[in-house]
Amino acid sequence: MTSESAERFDLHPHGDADLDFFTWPTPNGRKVAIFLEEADVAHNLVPVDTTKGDQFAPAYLAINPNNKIPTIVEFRGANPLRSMAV
Ligand SMILES: N[C@@H](CCC(=O)N[C@@H](CS)C(=O)NCC(=O)O)C(=O)O
Repeated sequence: MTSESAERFDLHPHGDADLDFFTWPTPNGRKVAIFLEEADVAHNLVPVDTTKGDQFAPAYLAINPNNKIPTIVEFRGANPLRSMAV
């Protein structure tokens, strides 16, 4: 069962920045969040609630078929670059 937020995983920028950061406050999520903040990388934070199974939502699996967080998507024109393992 996924949370109601699952439809928010459609592949489009989720804010003003060119980079979407799909994450949840787990150790792997936090360390990348710390890097983005310390490196002053502008990003749109997209919560993926792994306690509710958001990582298994079809729209999220289309972004990261490994059903893991974090995922970074960088939008460059019409061709987003996806970093699944960060
Ligand atoms: N950095 C590795 C590991 C990421 C990872 O293990 N993330 C955990 C949270 S810390 C996760 O998403 N678990 C959810 C699941 O396995 O369903 C990757 O991107 O593949």
